[in-house]
Formats: sequence, C-alpha cells, structure tokens
Amino acid sequence: MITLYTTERAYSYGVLRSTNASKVKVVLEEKGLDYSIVNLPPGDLWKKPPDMLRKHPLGKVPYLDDGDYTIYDSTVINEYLNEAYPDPGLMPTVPVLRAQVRMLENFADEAILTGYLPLIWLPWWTSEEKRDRKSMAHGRDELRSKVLPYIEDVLKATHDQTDGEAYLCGDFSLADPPYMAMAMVFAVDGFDLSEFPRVHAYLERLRARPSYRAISPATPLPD
Ligand SMILES: N[C@@H](CCC(=O)N[C@@H](CS)C(=O)NCC(=O)O)C(=O)O
Repeated sequence: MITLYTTERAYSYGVLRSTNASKVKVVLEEKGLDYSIVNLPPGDLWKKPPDMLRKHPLGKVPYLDDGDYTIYDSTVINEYLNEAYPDPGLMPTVPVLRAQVRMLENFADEAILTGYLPLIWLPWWTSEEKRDRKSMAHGRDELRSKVLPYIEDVLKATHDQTDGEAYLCGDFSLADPPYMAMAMVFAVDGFDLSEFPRVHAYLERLRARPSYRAISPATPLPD
C-alpha cells in the first residue's frame, strides 16, 4: 500500500496543496495507483516534529511509504514510481530525450517550485490582511521576466516538431507534473498569461487531464 505525506488545507477560495507533493499526486493518478494520503498540518513544515524527521531528514513534504520503504523528494519519488510501476511509462527511451525531460523537470523545481512560485503561493496560506502583496507582485514579475519566456520558447520548439497539441517533451512525461503544480497555483492566483499564449494553452491542456482533479483547488479535501 502506498501512503503519500503532504499538506493540504481548505480555504473559502479553494483547497491549497503542497506544490511538490502535487507533482507526486499527479504521477500516482496517471498510473492509476491505489494510495492514501496523510495530511500533515502546515505548521509541521516549520516545527519539523521528530516523526517527520525520521521519515525525511529535512522535514519537508512530500515523502511516501511504499510497503516497508520510505522515499522522499518529489523528483526521486516520481522516478521511483515510474520504475516500480512502469505502466504507463512517463520517460522516453532515447537518452537525449530522457535528459531533456530531466532538464525541464529540474528547471521547474529550481526556478519555479523553490524559486519564484513560493513568493506567490505562501501568502495565499495566510489571512488576507497578513498577505505580503509586495512579495506576490515580485514573484509574478520574476516569473514573467525570467521563467515564462523560456517555457514559451520550449513549447514553440516542441510544437514546431509536432501537431501543436504536445506537452513539454512531446508525449506527457515526468517533465510535466511540476508545471501542473504551477497551473494549480495560477488558478488560485488568477495569474495573467496573455503575454504567453503557448504557456496558457499548455496549462489548460494540463488542467484538462483527469489527474489534475487530484490537485485542483476546486476538489474538496476528503472527509
Ligand atoms: N526538493 C524537495 C522540496 C520539498 C519542499 O520544499 N517542500 C515544501 C512544501 S511544497 C516544504 O516542505 N517546505 C518546508 C521547508 O522547506 O522546510 C522536493 O522536491 O520534494
């Protein structure tokens, strides 16, 4: 049995979820795996109680139990799931394409999920009066100037070789789940993507996948 440890909380404007754990949820869903969720209180991410540190030495989410094993770090977990449960495969077989998937996944992790997205996302977890508007505006500006132009170019290059309906590396792959987490944040934030039409259409395609339901702000927490 697989158990995913994450943090999710319901607000009047939608359910907010850990972005890194959302990457993993998408892969669990894409593979049709049975899993349960342990929803840790957001405060545990700061307090890092001993039970959490025993499972993840950095006291972060996600981590995942699969039988007797615990695996942490969303990228490592997703590669593990793809190897342990190979159907459907989410990695190409050609080495240079595998490298491309890993580069785009790493770009999302560094530039987006740990880079600029938290400047927008963390304030949404606090009350409206306490929200740091300056940080949110800075996060949006940095994404617009340093991140989204690159993704727009990658999508243009991919689309020039495909039918224009492709994902980041052609078929849906491990490169895409972190951008699904970004799509989730942008849905709550109402982020304006009119300058980036390819990114806008790509995020809409991601939101149309059945696996997005598991991370959508519109999907209620289980009772
Ligand atoms: N590289 C890690 C990053 C995990 C991460 O930063 N998770 C956030 C929640 S989305 C967290 O636990 N933050 C608390 C902290 O950084 O101490 C991964 O991909 O799993």
